[in-house]
Amino acid sequence: MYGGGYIYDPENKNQAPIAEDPEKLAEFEAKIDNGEKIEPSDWMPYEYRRQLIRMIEQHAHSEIIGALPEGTWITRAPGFKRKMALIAKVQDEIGHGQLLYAAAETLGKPREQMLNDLLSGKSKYSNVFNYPAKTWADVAVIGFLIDAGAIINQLANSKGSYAPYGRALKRICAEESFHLKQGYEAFVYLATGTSTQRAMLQDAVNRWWPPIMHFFGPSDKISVHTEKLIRWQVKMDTNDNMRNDFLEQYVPKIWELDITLPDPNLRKNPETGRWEYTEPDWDEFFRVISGNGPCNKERLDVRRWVEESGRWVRQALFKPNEIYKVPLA
Ligand code: BYC
Repeated sequence: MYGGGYIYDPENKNQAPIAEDPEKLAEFEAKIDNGEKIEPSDWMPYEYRRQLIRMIEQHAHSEIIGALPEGTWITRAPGFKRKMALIAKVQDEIGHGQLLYAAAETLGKPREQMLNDLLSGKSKYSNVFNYPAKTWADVAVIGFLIDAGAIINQLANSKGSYAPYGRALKRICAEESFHLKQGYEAFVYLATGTSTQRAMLQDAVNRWWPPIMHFFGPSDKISVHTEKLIRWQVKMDTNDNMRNDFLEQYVPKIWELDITLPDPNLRKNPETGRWEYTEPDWDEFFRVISGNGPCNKERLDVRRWVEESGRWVRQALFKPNEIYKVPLA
């Protein structure tokens, strides 16, 4: 039983919206309009809880799955210093996952269920981690540009209405800013290196650009959740505005290194002050986030192996009836 006296049923995604008590709803919305924060024990509408679980859970999954493409480069990182930095970064990402799962748990969904939903494909994770990291330059691009995109989103949303998510995001952003610095340093190193290093970086940028444009979510015209989430201050800006902020801050940094971007229409409109670009391929985006990207299967197979091979640890820590069952492939 949770705030408002409703039985929370996270399994039932299609449950008809509950008719909320209009007085309580108005009080809740006034609180949000006043900039007050919502704590787990406060009353909240069912839909607010459901949306937060969806978003925080997806974010947590993105962190632990996001550790995989870079993780494969730990053994091959060029030099001891880069290897140490990458180990620390990958470890941080897993830590971010822990913080976020804990924040989602405050809303009533058990972590075991979240992990089972990830493995069964029921719950999504960020599109970008369904692409392979083919060369060392991919690690530089992820560390620089994907972490930069993540910071834009997370800094904004850390001021959002749900206090446990905001607190987790503040801690995550502090660490992400180190990741961004190491990614940028690796990026600049390759961009100012030999012609082979520059070509490797250019190839990585060309391959990652479309997924990075997708990263901020579908265009505002087709985004389903934005309006409601902005009203409740869960999302603090729209997908297109976040994408625009990213372009504003990072395209000049890429261009000043004489690295090109694979979009002939990319430019800042001097009259509107906004960036223009070729509309990303949203069919490709929806294909990838629905489990049909180049690495979806590989990513979930690794997670499944991790869950299976760590079962003995959980058995040692918990009572037998507390062990959760991970669905096998
Ligand atoms: N990937 O109505 P919309 C990291 C889905 S990890 C996959 O606009 P919303 C890092 C969306 O869920 C940081 N799916 O959605 C880690 C919805 O589907 P459902 C990752 C996406 O929620 C390791 C549908 O599309 N950051 O930085 O209003 C190493 C319609 O979209 C994506 C976060 O998770 C996507 N990119 O807005 C390095 C931030 N975009 O659920 C780095 C938290 C959309 O209805 N999340 N979808 O089936 C958010 O801020 C928001 O969820 C989004 C999307 C802005 C991403």
